Amino acid sequence: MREGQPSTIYLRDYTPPTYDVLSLELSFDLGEDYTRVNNEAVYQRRDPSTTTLELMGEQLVLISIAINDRVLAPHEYVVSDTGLSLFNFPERAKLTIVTEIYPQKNTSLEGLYQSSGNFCTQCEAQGFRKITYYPDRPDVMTVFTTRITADKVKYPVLLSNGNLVEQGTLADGRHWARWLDPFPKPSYLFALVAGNLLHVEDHYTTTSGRVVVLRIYTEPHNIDKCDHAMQSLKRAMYWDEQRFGLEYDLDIYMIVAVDDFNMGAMENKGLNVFNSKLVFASPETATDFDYISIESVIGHEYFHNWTGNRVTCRDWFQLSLKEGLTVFRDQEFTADLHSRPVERIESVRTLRTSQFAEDASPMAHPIRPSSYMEINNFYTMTVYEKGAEVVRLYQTLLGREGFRKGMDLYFQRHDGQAVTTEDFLAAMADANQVNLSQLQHWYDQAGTPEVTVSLDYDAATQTCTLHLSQTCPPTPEASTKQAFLIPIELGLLASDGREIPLQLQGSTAPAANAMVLRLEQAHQVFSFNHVPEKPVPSLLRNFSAPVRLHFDYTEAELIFLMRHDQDAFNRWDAGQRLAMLTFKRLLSDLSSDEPLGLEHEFVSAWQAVLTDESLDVALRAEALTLPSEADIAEVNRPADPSAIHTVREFVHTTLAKTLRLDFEACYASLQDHGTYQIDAVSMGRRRLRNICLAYLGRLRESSINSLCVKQYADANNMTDSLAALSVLVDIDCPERTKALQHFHDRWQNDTLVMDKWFSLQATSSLPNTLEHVKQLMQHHLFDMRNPNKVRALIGSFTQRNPLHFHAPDGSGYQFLTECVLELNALNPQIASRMVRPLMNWRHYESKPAAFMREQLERIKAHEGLSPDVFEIVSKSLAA
Ligand code: B3K
Ligand code: ZN
Repeated sequence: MREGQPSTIYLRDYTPPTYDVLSLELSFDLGEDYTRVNNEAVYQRRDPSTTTLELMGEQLVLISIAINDRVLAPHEYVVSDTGLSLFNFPERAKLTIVTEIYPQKNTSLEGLYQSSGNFCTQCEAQGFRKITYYPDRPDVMTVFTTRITADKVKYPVLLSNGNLVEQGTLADGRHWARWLDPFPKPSYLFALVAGNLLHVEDHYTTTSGRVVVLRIYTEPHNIDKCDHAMQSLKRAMYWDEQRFGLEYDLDIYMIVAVDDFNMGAMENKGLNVFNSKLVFASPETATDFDYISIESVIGHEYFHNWTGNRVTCRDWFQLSLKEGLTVFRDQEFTADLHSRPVERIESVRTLRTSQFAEDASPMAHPIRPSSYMEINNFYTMTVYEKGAEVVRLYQTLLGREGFRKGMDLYFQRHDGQAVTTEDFLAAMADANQVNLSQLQHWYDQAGTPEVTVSLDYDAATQTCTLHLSQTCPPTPEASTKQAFLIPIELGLLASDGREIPLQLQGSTAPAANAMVLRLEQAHQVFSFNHVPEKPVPSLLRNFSAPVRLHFDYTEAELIFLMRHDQDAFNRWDAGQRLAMLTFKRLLSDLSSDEPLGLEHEFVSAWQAVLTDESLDVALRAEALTLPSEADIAEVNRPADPSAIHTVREFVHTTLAKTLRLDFEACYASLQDHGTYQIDAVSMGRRRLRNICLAYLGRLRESSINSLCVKQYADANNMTDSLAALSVLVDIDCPERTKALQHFHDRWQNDTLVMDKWFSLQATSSLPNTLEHVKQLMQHHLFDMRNPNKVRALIGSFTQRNPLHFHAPDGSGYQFLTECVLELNALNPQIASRMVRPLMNWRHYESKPAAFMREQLERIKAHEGLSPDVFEIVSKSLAA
């Protein structure tokens, strides 16, 4: 760990590399005490003004250095904690560097490390420098050759990027393999795996007729759970050919599943490494959510082969160039394969809950940040999810065809290059011969824009006028903002629910029922002719831009939109707005000691959704899901977490009591028999049925507890058993204890399923949950070094249990601090993820805010704090 304050890196300081790497031969001798890395690279000067070659390297033991086979004396180079400088380096020369590293001791899970006794790597963003000295930056690309030598019995499988070109056995019980990746790549896409692994194999024939071998490698006991991942991969390959004309380019595509992984997965060229959580699935062990996540992440990593690998980033400030675009692609993949509106609702829910909060936090940053201390801290909801929304803006403005033209030009121009977000914008604009320069502000300005709309209607002239204005709150990088280009998709609804044809004043376009307005200035007015009555506007349909939209809807108008809007997203959103209005009112009643009550209209709107069997089941399930406590907190600042919990429980319980018969009937009608299916309808039915069960659970009646027990016992799939258990986990009853014990005993040998067991208990609303979480940390299956366990137990408590995390005595915050400090020494990336719930302390009432701040101060004062955690806490505390 570096001591002292980490420095800030600025985009404006970017300079191109001074040397190119013409070729690279890596050779690994994997051992039990140490691993020896031999790195032989040919460097060619690119910048005539320098003769210094700077290589990055961290935590390496240097054994020898030679230029053109001449071993250097120590005075010929300078080694520091962060790298190696060579002066008077020739214009072109072979540089051979031998280093030693200690993968078995590497708990940061970055660089080369071991998981369950197998070797694997994680290099993005800057892990390669923990393997060898190298220009570890994405704009240095070369062809990699990798030779791996290891014990044949312990590590029978030896993998790296590209194609296997040679292998052999050595006399001492060791063996070796040599891999060659013909596609030049940056070091962050390098991967090596060595272990005792089995694989499943399949094939895919590309449109142009090439046969690709597909393999998924796992530890032997999980080999039977790879089928869904394999099918997902084939679907992704087909989809990318159909939708974007993109084919795979190597002869083999390998995925390796490992249990210890800092995030979801990694797109290393030809050799993806995955968190096992995103590979293994069987109906008994994985939920519907897991099935969909696996498919989407398998797709995401596969799609990176073009958006990320073939065309990569010039520097890490451009991260959203590959991540925003690839998330957009995986969202479209899911939407095309399953339900488009459900996909949209789920993505927007995540964006609003997590990204909007980040954009309102001291860590707010543009999707293309202009500075960072630790790049690993910028793999954020903003770069990924908001980045995807910004890519979606192009498609909304240009249409699908125009967007495809832009993508084609982007690949035509930049295949094999390391480029910037400006290059992407230029390709989109040039391919469509339009000026999109105003979109640049989305890359450079942080904060969630607020769009306020009001409507005037003039009956005499049958004119409807919309007044739109935009503002954006100040964020750390800028206090005043330039106007964004915001596409607003809309429709106007007549009182019978039908769409009024839109005839925009000053436009010659034929009237259409829906259109996209371009809000480009701070204030703009749009008038529509031939509007026969005062309409109800349906605004920001399909969530056409990542903004907060304000319109002064009455409750009656929202109920009308819930029923009539042709846009499925806005039907759902109207319900969410209605719920938010209700929560706001209840919070104010609670604070003035008024009795809480729900309006009849609200209840019947919910009832209408619940009982209308003509509606799509999955959309009914979405509509019946109340905004989370975190969502309510974000729009009711300064937030009082316990009041928010009270009102949300009140609404949940009142709906359960009032609509009990409907919930029971709906629950009964959705019982599925037969084998488990993961099509949209089956998943929607389970979802809706389990939502009914969750509402019924609020009744706190023993008959409902028995119903949960019955569902738990009868279920032939994890979705249903977990749903039943998650209702019981909030109820203090003997059935709860018994079911949790049963689950434990049944699944104790399945580490991924046990994550669910830890997570469930951490989210319980029962008293003493924190004490229980602390006890669970002593459970023999819990391990602070395993990120999945940390996320399941500690992460679930701090991020999904606001009631207890925000306990009035500050105990939740204190607990988090202790965990963060322990993790800081083991795995800084995970520590820095875990500390984030404290970041928005200013959004809470003064008492919790003071407690949270105190803990941030305590962490900041800790000796040996990693740059990762330091960046988050220091920015959180800055004025
Ligand atoms: N590109 C990786 C993330 C790497 C994170 C490094 N801290 C996974 C993905 O987005 O596909
Ligand atoms: Zn990605």
